[in-house]
Amino acid sequence: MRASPKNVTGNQLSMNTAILREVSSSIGRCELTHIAREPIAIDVARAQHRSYERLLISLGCSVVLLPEEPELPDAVFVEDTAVVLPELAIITRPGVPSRRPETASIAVTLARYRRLAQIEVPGTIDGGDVLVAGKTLFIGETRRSNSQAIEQVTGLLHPLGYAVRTVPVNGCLHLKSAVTLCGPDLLLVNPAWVDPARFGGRSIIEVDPAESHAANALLLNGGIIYPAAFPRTRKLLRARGLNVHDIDLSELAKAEGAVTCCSLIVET
Ligand code: CIR
Repeated sequence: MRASPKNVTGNQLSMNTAILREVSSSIGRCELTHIAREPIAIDVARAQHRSYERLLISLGCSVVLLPEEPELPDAVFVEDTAVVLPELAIITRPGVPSRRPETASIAVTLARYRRLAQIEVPGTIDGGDVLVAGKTLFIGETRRSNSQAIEQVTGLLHPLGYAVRTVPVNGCLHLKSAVTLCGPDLLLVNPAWVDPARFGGRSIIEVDPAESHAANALLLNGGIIYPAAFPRTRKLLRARGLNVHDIDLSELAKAEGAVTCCSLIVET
């Protein structure tokens, strides 16, 4: 655990905990679905990941950095291993077999903060398919997340007052490749991959059409962590008055990852 900021009286500040995992040396063998394989410069990927960690700390997160999993190429993308809510954490069963062993160490870590539930066979779901908007969970219907898992999530969360809505996704890996939260009721959406009408009642910002991967932002403490790779959409976000913190994760993008994928945020 990295040192947590203290206030002037030396007391611990109340903050979010961000769970991260170091980039695996085997990341070059990652799963890829919608993009072509390119060489990944591991040193650059690790340096970018450290910048991401520093940015989270500067925004008030206490970071728990797990060691790399050398034999699990995609293990840096911890978002897919769990859905963390105030009441409990659901450990996922990732959609591709190569990623299933990633959940064991995440469960041990999350057990410090939350009661745990587990998605069981034959359910499969990736955390990247789950968008939590208050007491509503939008879950993407993708190759990674099936109806059995969605039923299990619904069964776990209905008694806690959550509504679960499924959302068709076309052309990208996860729901959160196509839509993320930029504010409590504000969504950043790529309408080519997901129908904005599915999120009724919420305000929408559409990505610039030239930047198809630009819909993934990480909302944190009222600002958003956002990839430097999408200047046109960033301009739209700033024009809406959003506090945008740039990050360059271009090497991890070659593994089909983005800004939400690299952390699990636990409100503590
Ligand atoms: C995969 O295909 O599973 C990884 N290469 C990328 C996962 C990115 N995770 C995410 O969008 N939540």
